[in-house]
Amino acid sequence: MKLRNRLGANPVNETGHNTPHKPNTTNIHTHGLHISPKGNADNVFLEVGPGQKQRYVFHIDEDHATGTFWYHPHFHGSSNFQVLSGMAGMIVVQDEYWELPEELEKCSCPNYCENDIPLVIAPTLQYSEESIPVMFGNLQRQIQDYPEFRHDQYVLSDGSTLAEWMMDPMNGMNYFTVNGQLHPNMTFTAGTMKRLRMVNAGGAHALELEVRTISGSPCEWREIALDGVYLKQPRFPRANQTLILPGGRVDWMIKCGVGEHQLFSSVKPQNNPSMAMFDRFNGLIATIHVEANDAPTWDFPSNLPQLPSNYPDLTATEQNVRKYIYEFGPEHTINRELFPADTSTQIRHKMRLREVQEWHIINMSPFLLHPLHIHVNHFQVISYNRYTGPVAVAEFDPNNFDIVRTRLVDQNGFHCQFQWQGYNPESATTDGIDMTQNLFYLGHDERYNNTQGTLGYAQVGDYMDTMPVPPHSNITIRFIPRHYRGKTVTHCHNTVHADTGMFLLTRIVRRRGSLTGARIDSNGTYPGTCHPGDWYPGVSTGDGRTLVQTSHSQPPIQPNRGSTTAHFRTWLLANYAEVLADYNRRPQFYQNKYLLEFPGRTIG
Ligand SMILES: [Cu+2]
Repeated sequence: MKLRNRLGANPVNETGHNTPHKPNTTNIHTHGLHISPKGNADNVFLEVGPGQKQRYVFHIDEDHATGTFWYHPHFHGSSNFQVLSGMAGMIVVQDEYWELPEELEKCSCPNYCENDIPLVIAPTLQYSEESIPVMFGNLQRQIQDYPEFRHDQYVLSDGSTLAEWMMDPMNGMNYFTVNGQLHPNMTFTAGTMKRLRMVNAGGAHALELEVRTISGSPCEWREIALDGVYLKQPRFPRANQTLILPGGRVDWMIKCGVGEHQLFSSVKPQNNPSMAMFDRFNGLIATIHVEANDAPTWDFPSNLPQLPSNYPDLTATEQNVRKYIYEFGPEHTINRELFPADTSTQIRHKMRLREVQEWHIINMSPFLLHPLHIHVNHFQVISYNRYTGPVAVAEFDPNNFDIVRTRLVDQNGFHCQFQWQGYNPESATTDGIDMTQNLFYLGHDERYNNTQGTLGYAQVGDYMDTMPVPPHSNITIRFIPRHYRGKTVTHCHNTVHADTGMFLLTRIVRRRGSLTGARIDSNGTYPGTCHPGDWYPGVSTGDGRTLVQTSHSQPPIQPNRGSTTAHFRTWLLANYAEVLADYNRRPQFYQNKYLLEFPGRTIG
């Protein structure tokens, strides 16, 4: 594949590392493909500047999974601009038709391509939510757009600014496109099975998919593959909807009765306990028109094709696992820091080929879900565990909700001696702050195991490459690095978070390679820990030592300044009448804002 960058020169007044920059520099990431992360393959460190060319060679092994993948730019600093501007496409690794059950073969390429439908579902810049004009304005500033075109200055013929026009819900600026088209129509014949290959080619919004029947008899659908990997059997999801996070893919088999139907992304409150504050798209994706026909109808297959040997069942593996803690932290950090600019300190974990990795993925945020993406190797979801780790308590400016400072406390509200890179010792406070609002999302282990599940949970046993990590979750995954060595990236697939530092580098070494040299701690602090003596799962350094916490000097204690949500609550209660009036005036503005719930007083 040849990449030719025909964009103009980058702006001259550039910001730098971990900020949006070099908007016209690009490269290609083959999301989900199990190929080399080095050289001119899936190498996200290549930098293809304006006017430059890059030749890519993607070698697909014979035992590669067949399924739905995609490609998009991945230059650290410009990927958010570029992905959200529509630079994305689908990659299909085609099935061998004789390996498919007949029911699936008849709706799959190579023999029945007319029933095999690729849907690249991509956002436009999402204007109609409250944050969106701000985001659009920031983008314009970052790419140094001409001042007279800025959203708050450009005046339309009716006298309103571009920003005001974008804010008006009547102008319908909040939508996803499908293969570049707005709300396209698909025409099916009744009873004919179709295969929909769907990718969420966005960076910030979840798709929560279902089919709505407007008239006629309903559709039946099943998930058959996640992130390019077949499930064991076709299944209807536990939460009755299909979740596709930015970067994720899902394949459906679907057949419909005569009538009019809609492929719809529908935000439902029962999914709030796992989706939390992640942005979720609510709206039409495509319409489905179904005509009568005497064509043969058929059912879902009872089993799906066997997975290649890259995807063994690791749920029962007990021995020889290499443990690692992967922690989403405050203000776009992973394992206590932003992605380091200094390449000599970037490698945080080393893995050997063919050795089982067991990672505990944890999220310290009290309200934000992050989508975890690991390059090169898919991983298997093993369990949902109790979250006992630190809580990242942010204090917001009650006037504009900007974060003033974030510090880590334990679940009883006691200050953590082990803090994070952006910690300011002046923000230390007395212990014992009220934690009720900060522990709102705890309990994923119980909810996962004891309920029908909510949409933000992956399913134990599934292989995937992009997984929801809800606030205060603790999820075990396992995988085996196969075939390819080299530096690989793992990151949050919220593209804003990724560009601003939510990025972590690992290295895959040969079968008997050395594991030394990876910097697991951040300035003496290990992920997952709060107090000296906290249990840290025996992560081996590879040189015979097992990491154990010892001690850490305690930062000075300062007077209590209160927590975020306490501030927010005070502000809300003081301004309750005003907020309620505003809510009644424009309820859709509040649709996805779940923080506005306090005992006895509920808004939205
Ligand atoms: Cu994130």
